[in-house]
Amino acid sequence: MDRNLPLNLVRVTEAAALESARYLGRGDKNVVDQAAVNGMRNMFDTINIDGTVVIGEGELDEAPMLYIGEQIGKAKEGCPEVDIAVDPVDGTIAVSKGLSNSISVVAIAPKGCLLHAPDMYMDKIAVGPKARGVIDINAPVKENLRNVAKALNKSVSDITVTMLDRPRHEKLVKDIREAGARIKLFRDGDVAAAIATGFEHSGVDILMGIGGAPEGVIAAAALKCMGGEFQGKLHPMDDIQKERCIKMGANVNTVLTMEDLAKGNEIVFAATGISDGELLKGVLYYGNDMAKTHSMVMRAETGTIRFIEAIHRLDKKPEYAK
Ligand code: VTB
Ligand code: MG
Ligand code: MG
Repeated sequence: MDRNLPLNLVRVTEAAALESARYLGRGDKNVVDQAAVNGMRNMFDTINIDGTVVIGEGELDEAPMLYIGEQIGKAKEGCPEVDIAVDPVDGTIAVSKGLSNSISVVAIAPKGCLLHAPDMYMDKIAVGPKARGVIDINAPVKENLRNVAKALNKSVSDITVTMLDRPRHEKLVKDIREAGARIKLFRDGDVAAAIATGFEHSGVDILMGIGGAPEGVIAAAALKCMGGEFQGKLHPMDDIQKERCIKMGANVNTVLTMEDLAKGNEIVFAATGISDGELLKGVLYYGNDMAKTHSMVMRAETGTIRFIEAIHRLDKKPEYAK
């Protein structure tokens, strides 16, 4: 994989963020998403990859762009055949309401290396590098907390678990409290929260709970770059979803490991903040057609993590980048 691909990829998430952040707090989540998709899609066509969307905006009939199976990139001879996972806006409702923590994300891996996860829920557990190898999504909460605490050389009472603030996590919250650990809830965006576990001083040690399965694949790709660990189990809500799981060779008990979700080491990941979050600041627009973005880009092969703060002269952007 070209080592400059990550630097190119950040243009893609920047474009999505620059377009969609315009609609912060305007109350329309579809407009937010559409703007991000347009920005992302146009920028992809300037990058020399032979890409297929494996995690995207849905099937062709429901999504005109960045749909699953769509070929994207400016393929030229010798350029890599890759799988692409996108979430142009993780947190569309958050952006539409003017709430925090929404990001634009993309992960790329060689063809066949990213799981084609169905659009349903996934039960997740994620940790950073120091706790890699000690988590087990099937183990009781107490046991995971004890093992992670040991790996981090902390006591359980110093461990902070982060999760989406949802009624479905009532039992999980109870178990964590009983075990004596701390909890930090967030409203939206569990990709950013999973990434936070990969940074030692982020204030969160473990992500737990149920969020979107596509976001699970993207989070696994990010944690692969960071040397952390992610495990997931698909969480179908009805018989139709159960059927979809079985069709793809999984059931509710199948544990999806890092290797099932994001295989190998040739993975690249990029994210740009849309609305302000703890991981990345949101887009700042200022006078005379200027904007500032905050992004991160990572490559599993070398483990380099780059934070990129960019100042954009919007009046000078070429047509494809508008
Ligand atoms: C999840 C999570 C996302 O929305 O999909 C969540 O993975 C939806 O959960 O990061 P609910 O159905 O309970 O709202 C996000 O938080 C944002 O898209
Ligand atoms: Mg989205
Ligand atoms: Mg999402």
